[in-house]
Amino acid sequence: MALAMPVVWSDRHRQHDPGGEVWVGIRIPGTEVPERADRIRDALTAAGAQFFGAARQRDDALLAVHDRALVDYLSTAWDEWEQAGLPTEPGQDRVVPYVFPHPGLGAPAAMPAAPSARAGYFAYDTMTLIGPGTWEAARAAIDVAVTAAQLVLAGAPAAYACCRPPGHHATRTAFGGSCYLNNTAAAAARLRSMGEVAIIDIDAHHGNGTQAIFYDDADVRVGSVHVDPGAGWFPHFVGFANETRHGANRNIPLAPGTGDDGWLKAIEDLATWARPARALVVALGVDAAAGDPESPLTVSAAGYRAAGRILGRLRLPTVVVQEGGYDLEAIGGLVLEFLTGIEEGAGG
Ligand code: SP5
Ligand code: ZN
Repeated sequence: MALAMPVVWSDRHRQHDPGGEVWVGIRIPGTEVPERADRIRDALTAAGAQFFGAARQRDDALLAVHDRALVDYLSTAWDEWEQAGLPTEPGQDRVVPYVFPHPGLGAPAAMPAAPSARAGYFAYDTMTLIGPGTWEAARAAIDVAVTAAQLVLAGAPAAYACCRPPGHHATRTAFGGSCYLNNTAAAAARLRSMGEVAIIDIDAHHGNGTQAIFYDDADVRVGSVHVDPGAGWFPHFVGFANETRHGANRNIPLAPGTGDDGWLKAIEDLATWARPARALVVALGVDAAAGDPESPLTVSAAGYRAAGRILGRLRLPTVVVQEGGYDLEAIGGLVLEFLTGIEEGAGG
């Protein structure tokens, strides 16, 4: 049977080609590439899914979850980098930060004047590069996620936002982890008129940006299952089980190597915990799959199907927002398994 839920899409994702990432000071090929979204689109097209173009959203869709200073910076970062001549001298063709307002500086950080330093005011890592089309693509990804939320507000039982770049590592004030604007958070903010919203993040990495955005917000509960940052994995500094904010935040870190059994048990726990909510946003990373180059979890395609069934059984109005997943041969099939599972769980 064809996938029933609407799939929201924008071609503008292609304008973002990060051109690699700077890791331990070295520019290496990145895995968050334009082909990712196209691979997912192809798998869903083959499954008979219906695609809808994203509707342009007003700036309030972003400003619900991000400070204006971050939005203003991202929208002009490439232009100011280029105007400063940095692509020719020293020859850096992407915005790459080099110095950061570390708390150890011991005084409140001022906004730096130099474009090279301004990058580090807003970025928290060196891996999340900005090029000429990054802003347009990140802005379009918000349009995709919020359009999916609008479809659910209008009565669709579920909708899938096929967006990139991903978003769950972007906080209210800072970007990183291949993420610029938090698409999942923007979708959740749009659903608030339905009542309490639950976000369940099943990307292999902790959704630190989403957690931070809603940390003081009693109406949005945020749960995440991910590889244990304490075992050496991104985002390293946060994502631990003791970050609970009196029960409205729930982190379930898993040991590297964890497969279907441990991962699905965690998702069952998150689903039970989410039940009082009136709407659900799933941050769908398919990088927990065995074989993904960015994570040591070993979930199977059947595991993604089962995860969809567990969350579909909640029968909450549901927006699924694409996050990570980097094994180009596998990601389309994994997304299809999960979305099919959602429909099976909701229908059965
Ligand atoms: C959205 C999402 O899944 N973001 C994941 C970002 C994790 N990136 C961490 C990269 C850590 C360094 N990788 C270097 C690989 C060298 N083989
Ligand atoms: Zn991830």
